[in-house]
Amino acid sequence: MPSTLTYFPIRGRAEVPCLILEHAGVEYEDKRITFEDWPALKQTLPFGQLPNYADDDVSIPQSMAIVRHLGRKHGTFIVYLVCNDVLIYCFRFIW
Ligand SMILES: N[C@@H](CCC(=O)N[C@@H](CS)C(=O)NCC(=O)O)C(=O)O
Repeated sequence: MPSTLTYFPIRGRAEVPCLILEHAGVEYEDKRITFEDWPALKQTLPFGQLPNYADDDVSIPQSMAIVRHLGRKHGTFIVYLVCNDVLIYCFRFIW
């Protein structure tokens, strides 16, 4: 199955994971949950929050954990070490 990145229909904590997936050019589902559907989904998530990333092997909450996983999975070693950490600290600065 293609990987799935689940988030709300807004820009926010799924942006960096989205950018990494787009840059990697991999097929994935950009799943946007309506606010009407949110209460039911919330009950199924380990921390009751989004984003969540899932593929055949993992289901990961926490945006920065997702970023690190995607860097390891799709990036080169240098891309993982440098670009991912740059993205993480940009993200923390913004938020
Ligand atoms: N530390 C978490 C924070 C996740 C978070 O705050 N998610 C918000 C949206 S940005 C959320 O799911 N809010 C709905 C809720 O808590 O019910 C991360 O980085 O993923």
